[in-house]
Amino acid sequence: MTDNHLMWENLGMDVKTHDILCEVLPQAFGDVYLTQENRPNGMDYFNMVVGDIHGIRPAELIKLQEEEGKKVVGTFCIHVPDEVVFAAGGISTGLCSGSQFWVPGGEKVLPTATCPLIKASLGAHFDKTCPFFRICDLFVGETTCDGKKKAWEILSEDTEMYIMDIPQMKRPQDFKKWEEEIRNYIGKIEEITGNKVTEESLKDSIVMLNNKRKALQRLNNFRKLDNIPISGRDVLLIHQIAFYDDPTRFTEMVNKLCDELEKRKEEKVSVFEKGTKRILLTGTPLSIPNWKLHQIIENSGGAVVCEEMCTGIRYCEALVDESGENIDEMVENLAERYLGHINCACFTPNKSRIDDIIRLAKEYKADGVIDVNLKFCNIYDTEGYFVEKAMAEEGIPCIGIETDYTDEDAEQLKTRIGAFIEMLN
Ligand code: BJ8
Repeated sequence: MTDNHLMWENLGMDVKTHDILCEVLPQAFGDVYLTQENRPNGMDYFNMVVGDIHGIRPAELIKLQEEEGKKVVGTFCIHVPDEVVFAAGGISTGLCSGSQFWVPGGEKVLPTATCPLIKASLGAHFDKTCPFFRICDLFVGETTCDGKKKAWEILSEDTEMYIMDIPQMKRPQDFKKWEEEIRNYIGKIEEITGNKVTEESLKDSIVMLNNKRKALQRLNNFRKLDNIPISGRDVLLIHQIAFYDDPTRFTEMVNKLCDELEKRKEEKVSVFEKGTKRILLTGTPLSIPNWKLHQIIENSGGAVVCEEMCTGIRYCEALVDESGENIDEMVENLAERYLGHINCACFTPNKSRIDDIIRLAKEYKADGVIDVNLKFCNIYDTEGYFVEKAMAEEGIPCIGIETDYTDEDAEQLKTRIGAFIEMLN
């Protein structure tokens, strides 16, 4: 790993505290990932990216800012259309929110009864222990859940924030409103970058990001096989990296890995033993470096075959219609994809999510479903009622679990998940 200390100092980070994170992450990654047998060689690239996640990509972003005058826009939700930023010559990136390391910092400014994802985001920002938060020229929030809405007000005390007001229903007038929000967002991004979003640049970015989604979906399709050539935790890692990496390079590396998996498919190679139980996860996102559940499931005789989550299928399954000829049509197509095809629990009603879970459980031949809720996420917790009811009606075994970023519940989860998988036998 290169020494990034000078870069972190120049970013005004609390380097001493950040060093503690740098010490524990490689150990955690090694325990979860490097202990696996028969991993595809194509995982080497993703190992490298995560091994220096606060070094390689931040250095690239700073270089692009300094040498090409590019602007970096940080986002927190998959409802925010990345296409707009790339079409204006900027770079869109996800922001760190998956580690307990940042939670106490978040609790300094937020109520304890706030979900860990929000607390970690604000902790990473205010404690100055994440380079991505230091690099961004603009943060873009959204009005999805109450916790986030209030958190943006606190975050905006010392940084510029732009908020997209997402409708909470999916009626025709809601699509019109979301189109208007996307148009306003284009205006804001043009102002920040100093570049116009043109028909050509928007079309190009739609195609570029669709290619990224297609590569991820190609990867997910291997998990439908009886012989699964890649572990669930490896696919989760790739989904997590998707939020940070350069999209074109990322697509290339995912497709390269898929070429290797194609050979494994022909040779009927599986990384799991015969009879391993196939698990579909649904619920709140698992941001990097939250690998806890995958590790527990896959060390307890299960294989995670699909994530009906924003760090999973919800991120990549639906494409933007590429047939738009002018900005208006393209905005309409973006609105259709980013409102119509993301079934977050912030919507009412949200039956499409339940239909998705049933469909995906069948497509990925899941033996059981685990409904995951991050502590204090009220909307997903409440929607768990419909998830469990629908699974019972479909005859698909299902358990609901609530967790956070600490390891305090690890033993209890191992017992519960172990018993669930045992029951599937
Ligand atoms: S589209 S899931 S990324 S909002 S877990 S912060 S909902 S209290 S992250 Fe999300 Fe967009 Fe929806 Fe996906 Fe609130 Fe719940 Fe926390 Fe959440």
